[in-house]
Amino acid sequence: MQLSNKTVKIVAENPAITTPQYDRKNTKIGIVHLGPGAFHRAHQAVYTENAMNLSGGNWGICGVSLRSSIARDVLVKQDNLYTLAILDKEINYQIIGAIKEVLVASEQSQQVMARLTAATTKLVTLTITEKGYCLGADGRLDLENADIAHDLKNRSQPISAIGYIVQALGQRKINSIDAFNVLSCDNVSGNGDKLRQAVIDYAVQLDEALATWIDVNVAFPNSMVDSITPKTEDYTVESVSKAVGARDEWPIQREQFTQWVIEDNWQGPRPDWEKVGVVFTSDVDGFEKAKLRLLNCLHSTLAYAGSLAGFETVFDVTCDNDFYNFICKLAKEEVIGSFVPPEELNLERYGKEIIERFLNPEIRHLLAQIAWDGSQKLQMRILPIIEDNLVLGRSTKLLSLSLACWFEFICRALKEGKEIVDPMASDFSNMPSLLSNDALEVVESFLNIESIFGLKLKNSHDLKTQLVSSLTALRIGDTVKINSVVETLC
Ligand code: CS2
Repeated sequence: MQLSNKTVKIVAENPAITTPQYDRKNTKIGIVHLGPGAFHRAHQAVYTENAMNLSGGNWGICGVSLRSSIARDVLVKQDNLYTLAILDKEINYQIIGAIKEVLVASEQSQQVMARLTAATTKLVTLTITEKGYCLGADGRLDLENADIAHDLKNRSQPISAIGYIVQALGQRKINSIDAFNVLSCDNVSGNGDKLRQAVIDYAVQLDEALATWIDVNVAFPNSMVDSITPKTEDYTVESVSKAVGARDEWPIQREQFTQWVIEDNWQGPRPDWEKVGVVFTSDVDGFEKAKLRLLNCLHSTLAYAGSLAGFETVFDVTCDNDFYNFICKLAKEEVIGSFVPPEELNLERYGKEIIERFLNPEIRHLLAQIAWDGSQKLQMRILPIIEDNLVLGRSTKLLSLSLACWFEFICRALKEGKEIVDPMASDFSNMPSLLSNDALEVVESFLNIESIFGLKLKNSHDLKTQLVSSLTALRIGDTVKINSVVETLC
């Protein structure tokens, strides 16, 4: 039996499984989500589902994949229903119905534009990953970026999220339809502010009046999103389909913990998110920094250092005493103190809880998955901490080690001919200096990449010295013995 509108009634007979409690068939689409990947389906879509289960509303989601057709082609066979498996001591299952359709922009651009310009569409939400914002190292829109350059020449046939948002808002302005609000849900510091600026930087190139209209009429609240969501694997499909009693070709798995903090600087219609656990606050910045610097920074550190030491998952590497001590030391000595947290957040406890979440044996989170897109992710997770600590005169030794682990991860992949999942992969393979055994040459080559490091870090003598010592220490012996490396450096 395949999961579908028909069979979900049978699944619902199992009281342990939550199914949609609203009139899904007659629920209209009120949200267009760009990037309906696993994280969206495990996080925002679930909050919206629970809000509709509680109080209804026309908050169906139209998911838009900018390029890939996989999600659409799999989910359409099961009426876009899917199972959320919450992995903790016990596994809980919920059938999610919030996503009513999935479109592929590169194939269905007219339908996408019709959704984006429909008066019923009140919100556009995004999980397009760091690279999807097309920003330069200065955090502003990179007008040279290939997708942006394409869209500026072909404004009615965009390929980027920013191109679609501006084209749709332009259409709504012409048709005198209220603007939709835009909610970024990516691990980008100041995600709403950066997206607002990028959208305006783009629109002003095409139509100054439209740029002003967007500036006045569209809200771009900042938000912090958090829930560890490993990618779905074949065994997930089998175990979840067995548990719910219906074939689900693409269930989603995540941890029990979930958090969404949204800036409350905007009016306009939205689902009853605050009634299902979403926090609205005037100070998102502190929450964002806490999460990016204590969870994502440690994640990326474990991804590169752990992979170099031969580990496969976050659980495996965090169970290792030396690595456990390393990330605790990094958090305590270099992350905490690098920013001002929200009053209500106790950072020591928050940090401990995050490491406890890494030690959830039910979560098989591949280091290789977290290691993707380092050139983009580290600009949000590690470089800002280094910059702040350099200004504050605080230590950056362990952060430099973390960064050097990423350098070595890339260098080794190039030497071994392994695939590098990163928008700059081809740039790295055109840098022969990254094959060098000379640590200084490698460090200088990386630091000279201005689109990642900008000028400040590139010219920091302290940082360069620490990176060279770290990389040299990392290259002693075959497998990384993190403890001895840390001892060498501290
Ligand atoms: C991870 C994040 O893949 C990664 O880069 O660090 O997806 C992380 O699991 C989430 O941000 C947790 O909320």
